[in-house]
Amino acid sequence: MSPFDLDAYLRERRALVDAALVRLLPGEDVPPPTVHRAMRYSVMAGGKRLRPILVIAGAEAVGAAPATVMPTACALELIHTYSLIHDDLPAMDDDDYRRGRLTNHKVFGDAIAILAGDALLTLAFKLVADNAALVPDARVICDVVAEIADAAGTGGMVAGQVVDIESEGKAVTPETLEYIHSHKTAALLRASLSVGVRLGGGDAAALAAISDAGQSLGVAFQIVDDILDVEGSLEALGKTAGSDARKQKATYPALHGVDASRREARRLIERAKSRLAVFGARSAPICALADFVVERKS
Ligand code: GRG
Repeated sequence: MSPFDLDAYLRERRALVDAALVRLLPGEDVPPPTVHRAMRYSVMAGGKRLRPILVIAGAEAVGAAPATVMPTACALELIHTYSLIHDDLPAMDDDDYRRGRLTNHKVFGDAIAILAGDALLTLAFKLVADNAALVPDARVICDVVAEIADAAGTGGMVAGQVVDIESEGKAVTPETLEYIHSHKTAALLRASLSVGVRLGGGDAAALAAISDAGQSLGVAFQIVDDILDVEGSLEALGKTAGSDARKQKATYPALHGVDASRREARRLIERAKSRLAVFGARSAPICALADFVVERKS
């Protein structure tokens, strides 16, 4: 069997996602233009598009086509981008660079950056509703809405962000660090895979396997993100490196060291891949993405 060509897969899926995002975001001239410009500024700044690609890969794992899940794939990218815009604000991480350009509030001001984030989060749920035109089972769409809301809200990303902020400058236990990683980052990555499988028509066994794999992959992703913040650069990352240490953030390398962190990320990725066996050959893209998560340099 020829090895899976991840570069080609990512290139093709990214192009599909980018084209859909251009189409689905309000035009820059639509009133009020400022907020629509701010939304496009951060969404179209690039980024790996990992979450929408995971939605697509989840759907493909159960035999569905990318087009079937595209509105929801874009919704996950909008939620992710909103979280980055708000996380970069002076009241949170106060960062100047993101995705290789000035952060949203540096260009548009704090008020518009907050509103652009709010608007992206709101639009995301409209896109999931719009997915009903492609997957006409109302029960599935309701489950997808609920799962994304849980993963993005105080059952997931917001909860992780709260504990992360409250832990700054404090010695945290491994359990607290695990809580932060699994809520702040893993929840949305896990949900991305899971809603792809849901919309693609996966059964309960498929959902259990993808959720488990997504959780491991999500925590591994954040551990690698922590390592990159120690070892990366502004050029490679598109954001300022070393900021975790400066802000005395709770990170995996700070608690366990870089070598143990890398070993744990690899262990989690192997665990994720073993859970994907139920999807047979159709899991090849997710397995390759899992390897990419630990090998990535940005
Ligand atoms: C609820 C306001 C609010 C914030 C949520 C997600 C988050 C908390 C903050 C963003 C900062 C951060 C380091 C989050 C962890 C997740 C993460 C590593 C985000 C970066 O994701 P990538 O690498 O980014 O996929 P690109 O730009 O490639 O999409």
